[in-house]
Amino acid sequence: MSAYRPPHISAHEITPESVFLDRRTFLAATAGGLLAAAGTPAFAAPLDAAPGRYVLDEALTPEKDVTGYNNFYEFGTGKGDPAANSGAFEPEPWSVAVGGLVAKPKTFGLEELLAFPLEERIYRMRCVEAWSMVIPWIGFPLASLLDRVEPLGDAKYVAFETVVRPRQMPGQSGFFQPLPWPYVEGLRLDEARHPLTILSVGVYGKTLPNQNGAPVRLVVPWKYGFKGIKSIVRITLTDKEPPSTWNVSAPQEYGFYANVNPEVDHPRWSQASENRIGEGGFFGANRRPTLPFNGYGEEVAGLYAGMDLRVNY
Ligand SMILES: Nc1nc2c(c(=O)[nH]1)N[C@H]1C(S)=C(S)[C@@H](COP(=O)(O)O)O[C@H]1N2
Ligand SMILES: [Mo]
Repeated sequence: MSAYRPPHISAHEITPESVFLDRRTFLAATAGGLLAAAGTPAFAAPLDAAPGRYVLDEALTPEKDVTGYNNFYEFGTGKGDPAANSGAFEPEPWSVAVGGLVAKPKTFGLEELLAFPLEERIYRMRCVEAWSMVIPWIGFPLASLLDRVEPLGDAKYVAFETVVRPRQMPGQSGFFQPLPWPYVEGLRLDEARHPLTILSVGVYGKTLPNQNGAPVRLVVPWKYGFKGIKSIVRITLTDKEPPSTWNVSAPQEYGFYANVNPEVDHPRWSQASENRIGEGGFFGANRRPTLPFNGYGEEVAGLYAGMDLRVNY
């Protein structure tokens, strides 16, 4: 695997996997390691201000599945393609240009992103294809980054864009182009500012492997996985609903909101249940019911008060 790692962090400085397997432990040491790698002090205390909030009473999906069973069409459409085909991708140096309707547009270098206070967040991820995982991300609230650029009063949405690098991303250069590039996504500003919404820079105690969206990707745990745009190079505040790649490609199948909703079936399959990867066959006994808002309804349902989510799917 070609996990990017800041040049002066060596493998032995990474928090042992056993720490991650204790899902009630906050990984101060891990994120501290990343911060140290970025030249800032490591945290001595647990990172999360509200211990217990971002853990789950569900087994973590094995790391080999989190980093081996992926959707990242820039590297191919097969689940193993992103891991197999992303070895030449260079996630460093990297920068993310943040602009649009903001008072202080700014381009953040990777070191600046790693210098935000990092937290571990163990989140469910539910792909629209009806499989799911439980993933220990490392990252920071998107709101922290948005605060730094000071969104203007007329900013209502946030648009995101993935890098375009046909020479390093075989899915962008082959004869068959599965999607229009760049991959783009968007959130309403209040969704983007919600405390559950993070920019992730690591998973399982390591910086993000290329196949998971190195060096920085979005994670919005109450939405279908395709909202979690990878390898972000641009973030733009706007007053109009931004395009979303899957919505543009197949609007009758994928909405802009894409909130996980067991009551709204995909036109070609049911969304009522899901297969938890690593726990057995797709059609086996291990399917579990899909939860409204992927189990995060208590925190996020209020964002959609008055909206008909069967229409605004
Ligand atoms: N740029 C880009 N981002 C993307 C995708 C993609 O093809 N390209 N796939 C999406 C889909 S469909 C899912 S389910 C998640 C998968 O994230 P993971 O491979 O880290 O589990 O990434 C999302 N982000
Ligand atoms: Mo997905």
